[in-house]
Amino acid sequence: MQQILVTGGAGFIGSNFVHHLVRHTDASVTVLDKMTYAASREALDGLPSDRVSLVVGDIADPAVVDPLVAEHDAVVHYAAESHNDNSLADPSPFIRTNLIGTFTLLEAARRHDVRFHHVSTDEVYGDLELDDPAKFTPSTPYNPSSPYSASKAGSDHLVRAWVRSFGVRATISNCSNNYGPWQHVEKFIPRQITNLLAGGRVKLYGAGANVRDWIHTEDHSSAVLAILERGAIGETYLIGADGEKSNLEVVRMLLGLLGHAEDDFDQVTDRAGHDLRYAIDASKLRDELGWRPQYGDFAAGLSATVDWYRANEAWWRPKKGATEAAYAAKGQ
Ligand code: NAD
Ligand code: TDX
Repeated sequence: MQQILVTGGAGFIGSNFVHHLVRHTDASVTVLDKMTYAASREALDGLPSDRVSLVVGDIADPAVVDPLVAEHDAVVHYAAESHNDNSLADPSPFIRTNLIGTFTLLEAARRHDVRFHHVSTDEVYGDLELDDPAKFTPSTPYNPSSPYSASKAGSDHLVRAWVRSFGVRATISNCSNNYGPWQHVEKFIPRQITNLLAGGRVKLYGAGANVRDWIHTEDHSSAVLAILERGAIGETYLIGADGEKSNLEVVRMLLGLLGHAEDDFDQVTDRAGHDLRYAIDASKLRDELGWRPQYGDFAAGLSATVDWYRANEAWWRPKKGATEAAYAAKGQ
């Protein structure tokens, strides 16, 4: 695959994947990104201009999507509205981008017979009880809770239907919670780090018992590349690195890293419909594709992430005011 189109490649995870592709393949990459509030041109800085180009455009616009897809060997589809809390405030952009956008890309992939990889989330499976020994597997029934996760579940179903009905050469991955550099300050870990760096307080939803299965974004990228190169068409792969932690545990680790007492946080209004626990069984990816995570030490990864936000205040500071004002208006 020499020409790869990465949608959402100026976002948190997509931009990491573009760097990963440049380091680990000799492919040329086109990023298609609408440059919403969540995008960062800076996240693409330093990439070779003879191998990476940026097209600013909407994945839901067939006039943009069709000719671009036609020029590429593969599409890796990251573009999405990605934040649960925003989807509760206004679901409409989630329906347009995550459903109509994925539909528009699939139609182009079908027309031009282009390999398609769809990046999705473990949230499509709903949630697990805290004491449930089970983890999500590729055969767990879909049961999404929020407008965000329902729109991602719908997009997964579109991909599956386009494989079965039209023979589109597609794969799907459902990954657990990512952390690392360039994550928007609206999300849990960057929000707490930047609150503390800015002299504010940690904001925990409810009691913090909810569990997330954390994976470093670099491990997500290596898994997507393995699936793109070696995955079986029509298959779904779950991506996770056995990183289950309660939100309270993560908050205590962050408070420790930033020199605060472990109970130095505020409990704020809980998220409506808040999923209790996510946990991924990634054995299919490990056994069939030989993938292994390289960033398994969560404490070390979290510490490096704190250092990154400390060093990159000029990037996050301008986003902080509007983000916190929106949370404050909801009592969060
Ligand atoms: P993000 O919000 O940081 O980035 C999304 C990117 O998509 C942005 O650059 C944005 O400008 C772009 N975009 C949004 N609407 C667009 C449109 N209509 N046309 C073109 N570009 C558009 O999101 P992220 O956290 O990097 O997530 C990327 C993908 O990974 C999403 O599909 C998400 O569902 C999935 N995912 C995320 C996580 C996580 O923990 N963040 C976990 C599993 C899966
Ligand atoms: O201020 C906060 N306080 C808090 O306790 C925020 C922003 C979040 N939380 C909690 C809610 C969740 O239990 O932290 C947990 C993580 O929250 P988010 O960062 O919003 O992530 P989540 O809702 O789990 O979804 C993430 O993982 C799956 C990504 O945002 C999705 O794009 C991905 O699909």
